[in-house]
Amino acid sequence: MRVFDFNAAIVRTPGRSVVNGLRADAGPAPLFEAVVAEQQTYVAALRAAGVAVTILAALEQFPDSIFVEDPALVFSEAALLLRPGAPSRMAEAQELSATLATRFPEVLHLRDGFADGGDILVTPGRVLIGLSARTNEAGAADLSRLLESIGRAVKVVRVPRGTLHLKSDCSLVDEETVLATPELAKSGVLDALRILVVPDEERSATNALRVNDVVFIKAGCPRTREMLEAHGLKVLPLPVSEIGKIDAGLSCMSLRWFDRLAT
Ligand code: CIR
Repeated sequence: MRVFDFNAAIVRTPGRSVVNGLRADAGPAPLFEAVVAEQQTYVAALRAAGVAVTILAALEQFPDSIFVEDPALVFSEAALLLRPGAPSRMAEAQELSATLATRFPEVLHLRDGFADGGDILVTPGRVLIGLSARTNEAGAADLSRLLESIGRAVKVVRVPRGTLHLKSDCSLVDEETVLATPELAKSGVLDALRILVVPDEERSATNALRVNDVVFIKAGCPRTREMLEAHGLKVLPLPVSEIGKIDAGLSCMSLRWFDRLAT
């Protein structure tokens, strides 16, 4: 099975508080209704790609809780509850706990430091953990231990300064290839993989999401689309300009895995 073969996903409905989600720059806040619309389009795309989507209830007290990728990491064999590095997001992991317990054979818990799911890139050979403002050395070390306990090889890398998450700067598009920003491509972090570098003016397209046989990319990025299609990939552009206002992209809106019991 390929690391992007998924038949199950979890998403969370945005609360009205999503307009107060964390953002690095002082740009305009997103509109609640527009975030809802973007998420609905995303869920429809997941379903069309063959994924059964569970939609969790909104959590008004956690503005960023729509981004379920950050407080957990999931594989067919186990779910890992993480410790998000932003204080306002830390308790989001606990909010996922009961849901994960009913869906995974085992739920493991990060105990030390901090780690966000957005800093974790699962590749066929190993799992890359990015050190960032949200994932620290202690979190990466504890996460490495948990991943190794379920048979995953790990490589800890450094995320370029100023980048929110490792996956803000790269995404796996096929078993040997990543899409990456020019900085990450140059850094040597992705050395075992073929790299497709996004054009500078489309750098926000870097957070793409491969789901089964299709790659979701940010709408309005024609050069990235062309590059991926020339590489033989089926591409589906999706609107993410509203969630982009709170520093989010396509991977962060879901937890995805292959549920072996569902087949
Ligand atoms: C945050 O700063 O935590 C949210 N506003 C955005 C999280 C995006 N997560 C992701 O890309 N994995």
